[in-house]
Amino acid sequence: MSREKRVFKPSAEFASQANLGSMAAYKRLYTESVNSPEKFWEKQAKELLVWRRQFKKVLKWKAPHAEWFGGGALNVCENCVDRHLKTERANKAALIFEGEPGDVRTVTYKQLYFHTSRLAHVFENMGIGQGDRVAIYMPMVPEAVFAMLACARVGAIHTVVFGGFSAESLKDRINDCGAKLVITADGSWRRGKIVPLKQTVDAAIEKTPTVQTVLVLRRCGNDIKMRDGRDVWWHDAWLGAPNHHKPKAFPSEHPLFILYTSGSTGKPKGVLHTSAGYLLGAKLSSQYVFDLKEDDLYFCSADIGWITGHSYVVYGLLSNGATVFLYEGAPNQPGPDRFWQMIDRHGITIFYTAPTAIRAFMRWGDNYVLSHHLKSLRLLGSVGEPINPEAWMWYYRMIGKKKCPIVDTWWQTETGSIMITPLPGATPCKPGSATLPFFGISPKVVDDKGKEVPKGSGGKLIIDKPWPSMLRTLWGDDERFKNTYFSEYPGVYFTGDGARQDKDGYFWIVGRIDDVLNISGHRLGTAEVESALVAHPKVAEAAAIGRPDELKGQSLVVFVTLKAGNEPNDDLKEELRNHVGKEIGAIAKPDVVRFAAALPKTRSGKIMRRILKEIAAGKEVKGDTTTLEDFAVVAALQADD
Ligand code: 6R9
Repeated sequence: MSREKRVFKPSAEFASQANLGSMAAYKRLYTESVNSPEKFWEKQAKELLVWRRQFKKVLKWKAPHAEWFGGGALNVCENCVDRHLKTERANKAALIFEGEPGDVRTVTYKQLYFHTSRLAHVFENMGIGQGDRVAIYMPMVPEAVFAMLACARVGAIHTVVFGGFSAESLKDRINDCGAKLVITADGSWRRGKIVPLKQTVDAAIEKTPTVQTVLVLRRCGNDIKMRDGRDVWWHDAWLGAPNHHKPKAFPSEHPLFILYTSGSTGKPKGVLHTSAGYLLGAKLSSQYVFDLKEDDLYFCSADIGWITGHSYVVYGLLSNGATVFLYEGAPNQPGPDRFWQMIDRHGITIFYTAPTAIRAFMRWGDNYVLSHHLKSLRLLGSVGEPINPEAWMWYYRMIGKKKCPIVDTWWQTETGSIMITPLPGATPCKPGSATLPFFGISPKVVDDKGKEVPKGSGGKLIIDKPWPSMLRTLWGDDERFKNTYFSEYPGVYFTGDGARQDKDGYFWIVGRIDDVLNISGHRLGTAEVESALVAHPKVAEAAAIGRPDELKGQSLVVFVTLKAGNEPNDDLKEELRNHVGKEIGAIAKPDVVRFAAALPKTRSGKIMRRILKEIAAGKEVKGDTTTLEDFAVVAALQADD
């Protein structure tokens, strides 16, 4: 990547219609935004959000705790739904949905209002209100969006759990936040089969004392058990509810949602986002980064179980009154051209996906793309991991037909909204670089002491000014919040990523420098996988590492030592893979399981993952091995390769 020299300027045609059409305009606004951030954010907040009570103070910053727009009050759902009803958007499509079996549904903004209003009444009748936690374990169907928005409407805090997570993972998340209500569906369509969501919920909530009610959407019609007094059908609850619901106003800093993400220790972290600042970040970035226009049809392939689904399927887009395309199923069902079919069928104009998906499309072959026009597309986006220049070029040529700008957007669950990104009508793109910071965002590449490194040198990526959509804390664990993000450099946000800036100031993200893996764009903590493995009765010790993988970015390799008396064989490898899948979810199933007699450790007993990485990649073990307790362990592992 460091040798990448190509530069792609926005076409004059694109720039002339863009929401921001020149580098000069970008530079002027950016400089203003970081020189006087409070003035900048005050103006944006007043212009972009509907307030019920005007805020008094833009920012109170007592690192690491931020209070944005103090004294203000608003309703996030009103900002995404009700505000559009007084405009020409009332009968505009908010959502266009295509289910995996091919069922298509459109939901207008007015209908979105009825749905969220009725659901808000349903919640209130169940005793769910301000500050209560609601777990959402749903397929990618319009009702998942209704559920999130209805939570915001009544002031409940949602935690969306990706439908691919196991009962065990769901249980942990429900218990960590103490959810009272779980919203799910009988099932979800995936590769022509039904994923039995309700069955997983049943298993999860055997040990969740806080859950009082389970609201169940009928999606697939598969047989499920409904428990009297606890489980309620969505369509039954919905019937009696009134169409109109007056949304209450909540303080700017009222919690909006918790989203669990992997960290470098065992337990997932409950990242907490609040109302006004989060919404402002999501809304402003959507408008500029996706160059939103009234007649766009926007498709982001991320599931709502991830932050990308929160900010760039739901909140950022609906607050802008955009039309969002939702797809339920797999990208290769019934064939590898499903996305291209849908783009042509519906006239999708903006497409946002992940590098791992792009690499899969490349591998499936150009013919699946070339049999479709893709004429409606005007802008492409990438998120989740660094995009390799080959994939960037393929995306540009094959999908964008050399006329669509590509926005490679760097951000995190914790940042809430896009931090480093091209602006499509302004920024010349270099394949593999997320380019330059978004308005109001101040990223720097620093050395271990926190000093900015010279351009061209590698270092750690930090953000040295607070921004409205930043996480506020980790649910129930403010100490961990401080330690994880604000202790490496006191008072300054540490991203966990390594990066480099080139002579033009462009950022090149290298990837995680902590024990977090990025597998197909999904974050996974090595410690999470290891604790799942050692929970298996035959396992003594385990180490999980990432190995570079052409398709997935990284693949998961685990080294396992067994308790005495257990035989290392292929059946046990399969058993351990399935065990991790069951404990965490299918995305965490190791690609490779390797048995070892012992793991390489330092004298203080820390597993030396660096060495395991080299062994897994088939490389010679280099670097300092003097801290190793016993080199024979390494020799044995290499001989075993
Ligand atoms: C939005 C999202 C965050 C981590 C982040 C980084 C990697 C995301 C990237 C990227 C290079 C990009 N990452 N986007 N690396 N270029 N455009 O993905 O959030 O799931 O929390 O992951 O993903 O390593 O630190 P999240």
